[in-house]
Amino acid sequence: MSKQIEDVIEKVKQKNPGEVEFHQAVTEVLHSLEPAIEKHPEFERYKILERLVEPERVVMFKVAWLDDKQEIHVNRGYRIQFNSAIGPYKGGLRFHPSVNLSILKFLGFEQTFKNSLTGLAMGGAKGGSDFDPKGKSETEIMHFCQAFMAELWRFIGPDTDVPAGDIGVGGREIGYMFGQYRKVQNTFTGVLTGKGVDWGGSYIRPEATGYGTTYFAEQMLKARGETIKGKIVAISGSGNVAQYAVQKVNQLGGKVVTVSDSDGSIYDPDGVVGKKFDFFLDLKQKREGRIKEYADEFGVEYMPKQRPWSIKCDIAMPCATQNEIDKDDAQTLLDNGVMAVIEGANMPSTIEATNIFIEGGVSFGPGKAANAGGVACSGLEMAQNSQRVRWSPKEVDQRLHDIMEDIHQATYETASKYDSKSASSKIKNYVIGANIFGFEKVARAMIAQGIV
Ligand code: NDP
Ligand code: 2IT
Repeated sequence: MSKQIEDVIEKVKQKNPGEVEFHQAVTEVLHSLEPAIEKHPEFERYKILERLVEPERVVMFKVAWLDDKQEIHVNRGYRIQFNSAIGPYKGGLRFHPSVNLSILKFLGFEQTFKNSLTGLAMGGAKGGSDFDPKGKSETEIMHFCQAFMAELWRFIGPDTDVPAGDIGVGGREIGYMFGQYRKVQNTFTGVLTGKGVDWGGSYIRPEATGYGTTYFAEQMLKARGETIKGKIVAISGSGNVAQYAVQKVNQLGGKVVTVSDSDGSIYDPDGVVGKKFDFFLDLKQKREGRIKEYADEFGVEYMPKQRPWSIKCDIAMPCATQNEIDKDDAQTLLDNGVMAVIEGANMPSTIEATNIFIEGGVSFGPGKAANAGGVACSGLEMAQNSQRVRWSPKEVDQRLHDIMEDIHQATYETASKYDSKSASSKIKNYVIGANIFGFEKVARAMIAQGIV
């Protein structure tokens, strides 16, 4: 590995002690950029890597709120405005007790390249809070969202920074935050995406990440002469991304045999389909139920505290959270004959797991390419808001499909260009393809705009 790249990674570790997820994301991306850095000496001259790994702005703030028993709670809020070279800051908000600076910096860093891949004008950002929405009442959620936005509003705006959802933040939370923003700013504007369709939201945004990930999977398989039809698919998670990935895989004729939550996984060899899919959606969207209830209802196997990766499958789609596939899980999937792994979540595979897949000849779709459909549809929502128009579900879905096809094409071609193994194989190294393609555009924009 080049000395320049190793030096930058070492400096990131020294300057950001203990931020292990951030170190992981920087290491994974920078290692794969080596051929692009070699080809473009100007990137070193302009210190592009050093400048890219430093967020442009980090905001941390106190969120104090009252629960239903009038007890006071104090959480921490964050917004990491990572890079705005190609557009206003854009990225989700995560509410989960595990949220810290390291996790949000890894997510903001990744988002910069992901947003570049979409072909839309969006910079990279991420934010959120260590607030735990589980077990909270409707009013507690509303009060928390209002308290969070009472601080965040001064740092965001439709041409500055446009947050959206992520783990623990869906349409309901976006609604409460939007209401608070509108009140304090006295302006109705497209400052958040994932809004309801009656008040500025886009059709297909709830579906977009899961659908987009499946469209990307479809493209990857097509490139090697395969289809999703008839394939056994293991999916993890049961939130927004997982739900619509299951739906789209079903529509394309695949069979989804697992879904999970943080308590465990279910294994349904006949597929999460038909009435069982309706039950699953109702359980997770309306009743805040646990996935175990699916096993109880349909008499299928429940695997408490286990991830689904021990189940034999053709395709694995991790759609829950970071580092949910470690090297042992990857080896198990490989031994069981997995042919493709497509990341609906952000960085669900550890670096060791990713290497096992790539070296094992598995088609591996990294999150920043595969799950870019969510933020791409957010970009389409911003475009509709700016024009004060609303496109039909069919039109948005077609645009989403086209964007995922374009991302696949770009990452496929970039891998063939920069990676000698990819050039001679049908199975491309999409990690190299996605990182280099996303990076080069941001790097060129940073050079063009001077030292800022
Ligand atoms: P949701 O909150 O809707 O669902 C998250 C799911 O993952 C739940 O089933 C949850 O289980 C499970 N999960 C979360 N944290 C953990 C954990 N630490 N261990 C085990 N299971 C966990 O979030 P999304 O579906 O929106 O997000 C899922 C992933 O997709 C994340 O990595 C996110 O960053 C990424 N993503 C999301 C996009 C979006 O548009 N929403 C866009 C692109 C990527 P439980 O309910 O038990 O906590
Ligand atoms: O990780 C992601 O891309 C998201 N959570 C969606 C971000 C967005 O702005 O729609």
